Amino acid sequence: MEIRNIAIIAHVDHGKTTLTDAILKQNGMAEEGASMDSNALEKERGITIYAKNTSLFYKNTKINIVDTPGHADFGSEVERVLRSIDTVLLIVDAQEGPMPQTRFVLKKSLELGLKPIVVINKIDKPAADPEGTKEALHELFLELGANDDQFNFTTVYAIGRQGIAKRELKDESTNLNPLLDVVLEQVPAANKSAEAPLQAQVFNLAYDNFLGRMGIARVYEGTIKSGSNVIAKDPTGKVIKGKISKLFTFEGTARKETQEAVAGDIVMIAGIPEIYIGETITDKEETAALPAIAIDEPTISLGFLVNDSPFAGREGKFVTGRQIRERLEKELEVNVGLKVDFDIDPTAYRVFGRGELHIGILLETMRREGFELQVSQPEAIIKDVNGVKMEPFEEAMIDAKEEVTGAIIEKMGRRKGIMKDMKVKDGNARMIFDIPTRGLLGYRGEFVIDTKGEGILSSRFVEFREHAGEIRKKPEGAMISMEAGKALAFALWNLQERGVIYIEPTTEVYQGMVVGNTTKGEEMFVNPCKGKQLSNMRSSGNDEGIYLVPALTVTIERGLETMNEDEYLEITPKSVRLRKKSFENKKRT
Ligand SMILES: Nc1nc2c(ncn2[C@@H]2O[C@H](COP(=O)(O)OP(=O)(O)OP(=O)(O)O)[C@@H](O)[C@H]2O)c(=O)[nH]1
Ligand SMILES: [Mg+2]
Repeated sequence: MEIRNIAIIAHVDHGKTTLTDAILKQNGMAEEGASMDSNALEKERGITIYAKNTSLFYKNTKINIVDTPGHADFGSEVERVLRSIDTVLLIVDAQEGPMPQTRFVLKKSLELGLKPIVVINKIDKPAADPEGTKEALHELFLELGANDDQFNFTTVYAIGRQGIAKRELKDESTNLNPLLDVVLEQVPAANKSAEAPLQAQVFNLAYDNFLGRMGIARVYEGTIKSGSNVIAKDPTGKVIKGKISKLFTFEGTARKETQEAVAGDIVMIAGIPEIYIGETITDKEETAALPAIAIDEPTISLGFLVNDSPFAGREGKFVTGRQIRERLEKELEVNVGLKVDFDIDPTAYRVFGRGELHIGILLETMRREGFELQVSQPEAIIKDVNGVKMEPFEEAMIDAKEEVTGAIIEKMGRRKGIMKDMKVKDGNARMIFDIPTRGLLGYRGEFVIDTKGEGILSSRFVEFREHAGEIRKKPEGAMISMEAGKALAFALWNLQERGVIYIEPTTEVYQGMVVGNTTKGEEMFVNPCKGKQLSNMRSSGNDEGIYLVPALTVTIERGLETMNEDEYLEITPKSVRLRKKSFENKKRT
């Protein structure tokens, strides 16, 4: 059977997974309600965290699809996936148009010589502008140096959510077949000689509690067989021998065990515990290793520590340094882009990652498994390259109302952001900045306030550049509890005039816990447990007068984003709390 291999790529939320799910459902590969976003956290957040493989059969052809994550923190995973497929479906929201991650994934695809099929999606949105989006894409292709063939891309219009695609806007359509027909027309068949010596390359990793680490690989030549002895060769020539204990292909939302797979197909291999990205799997010593697959460097780091807050050990099942270490070691098996230094610091493990979401997902997963720990403020990684101090830089794209651009430009400037471009249309501005990761850390909270929640800020790592010099940031204000006990509505009601409250009434607090932010950005010692004085009863009316603004609860990501250097974020299966590292020191200053 013929095989075609494609990846679905886009900016976050442009509809990749919805479209993939609809394709599977229409072709009888998935039940109603089943989704490629199968992980619990993915379902809850409605985002894709891990790239996933699937396949379907259409007109006697097997189409392998990789659904990729759109969030910038996972960009390097997309880059790896691009090495294993032959064509990309570039999905673009017809209302938003091309966004930063559209640009990034398109650039990578063009550089690899791939010819994208463009899918202008969500054309049902009220403000959808399919024609304008297509024009903007043509500009983007030009700007990114597309060759003639790439520039003359085929466009398909879609409403992924309704499972509809069409070649021309005026066409009638009730299904996604027009899109799949374009795939059959444009994507070259992946099949090659099934008799040649085996050559497969690992482009992703997976983990299974019973089978251990597994490699996801594309078979380029020959036939891969379950139970066979193979060699895994890395691009430097290092060789490991192993035996394939189990072999899977992907069908619908599940993996399917198989005895063999031929050139062109995508498989998952168990049985080689040291298997790693970029390795070539072969059955003959003399078969050449395929070119390396780059793995991006981490950009931020933070400390993972044993929790030592006054509430330590109350809510977690796994709380010791050894347990946290073992969990991190297990994570390193599959979490590409994550690094851990267990020895740098006697009190903490230093964890290096690709961004706050990357680290946030790990912490969220750990707390769900019963872990309890505390982490320090994330910092951008500063490197020394031949005596030059270097730091990560990001490209930030901001959409906001024209009248708030002044405030944004000023704040980005203070954080060493340099504006590269600004376009204004109908009172809406789109600005693009280059900014050190260090400058951007902690800015998102302020941005929400400055744009009254109406702005969109998305950023992605570009490269390490020369250090931009000192950045002075105003620390985040804090209401620090000076009492231990249960928070009372009356006290919070009084405090909410001074800032934003992080906790609900009846939350248990301790001395040194940060229970809110302050409007003016200062530090304030407060008593969130203070009840109403009896003598005040009559003069200040009764409890009916208390109206509490809903608390802005501390989530892991918001905490990582806004925490100060002298704070820890305490994470347990039940709670996320912000606290001062040392209450005693605080009190003295
Ligand atoms: N109006 C409209 N909304 C859509 C359409 N397709 C998807 N959506 C919505 O867009 C949101 C994001 O959809 P997803 O499919 O999760 O987007 P994604 O590109 O996979 O997102 P990430 O994987 O997180 O990058 C969901 O709320 C969908 O319901 C569409 O055709 N029209
Ligand atoms: Mg998705």
